[in-house]
Amino acid sequence: MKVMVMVPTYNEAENIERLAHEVFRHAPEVEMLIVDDNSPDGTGRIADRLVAENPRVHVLHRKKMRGRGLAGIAGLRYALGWGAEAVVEMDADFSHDPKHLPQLIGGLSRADVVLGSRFVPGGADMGRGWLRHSITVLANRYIRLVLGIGIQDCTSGYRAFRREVLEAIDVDTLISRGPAIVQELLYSSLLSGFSVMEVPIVFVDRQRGVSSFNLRIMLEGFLMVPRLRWLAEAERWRELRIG
Ligand SMILES: Nc1nc2c(ncn2[C@@H]2O[C@H](COP(=O)(O)OP(=O)(O)O)[C@@H](O)[C@H]2O)c(=O)[nH]1
Ligand SMILES: [Mg+2]
Repeated sequence: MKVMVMVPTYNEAENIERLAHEVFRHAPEVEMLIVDDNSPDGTGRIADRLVAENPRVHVLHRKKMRGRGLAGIAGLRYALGWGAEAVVEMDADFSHDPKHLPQLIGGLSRADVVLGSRFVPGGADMGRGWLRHSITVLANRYIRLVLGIGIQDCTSGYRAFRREVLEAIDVDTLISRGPAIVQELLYSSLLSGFSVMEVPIVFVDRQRGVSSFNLRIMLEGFLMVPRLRWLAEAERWRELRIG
C-alpha cells in the first residue's frame, strides 16, 4: 500500500529532522510530506535539505494564509495527487510517537479510518498539565454531544485514512482553517458512512518548540462544532426534500 505521512509544520525546526528519522525507522515503506507554512524559524529550509537527502521526503511550501486546517487540506490534496492509497496525519512535535505508525497503518485492513486515541484502554494523555488536559477532556465531551458521535478522542490529529474516504469527503469542501479541521475530517468521514476504529496511543507533551494553541484557536474550535452539525442537518433536510 502506498502510504503518505503528512506532517503540518509551523516553527518545528528543532523537531522535523529527528521526526523524519524516526518515521522512517518505524515505517520504512512510507513517504513523508512536510507541509510548512513559511515558518520563520527555518523549518522549510530544513525540509528542503531532507528532500535533497531522501527521495521519500516531499515538501509543500505554503506562503499565503497560514493555518493548520489550510495546510492539512493542501497536504491531503497533494497526497491524493501523488497517488497515495492511504494518508496518515501526525504532528511534528513528537506528541505523536512514530512508533504507533505500524498500528495505524495496519488497522486500515479493518477500518476506513484508524484514529490514534488517548481515551481508549491503553491510551494516555501525558505531561500536559491539568489545564490543557481538562480542555481536551471537556472538548471531547462537547464534540460528542453536539455532533452526536461515539468517538472517544475526537480531537486527536494522529490518524490514518484510506484514500476512498478522502475522495468521498472531497477535501476541497472542508471549511476549517485552523486545528478544527481534525474534528471536521472525522465528522465528515462518519457522515459519509465510513468505519472509524480507535487504537490506543500515549500522547506526550512536546519537549522542543512552542505550541500554536491559544485562546482564539480554542474559541474557533468551540464555534466550529455547532456549525458543522448545522451544515450536516441542512444537507440532510435538503436531501429529504429532493428525495
Ligand atoms: N502548516 C502549519 N502547521 C501548523 C500550524 N499551526 C500548527 N501547526 C502544526 O500542527 C501540529 C500541532 O500544533 P501544536 O502547536 O503542537 O498544537 P497543540 O498540539 O494543540 O499544542 C504541529 O505539527 C504544528 O507544527 C499552521 O498554521 N500551519
Ligand atoms: Mg503539539
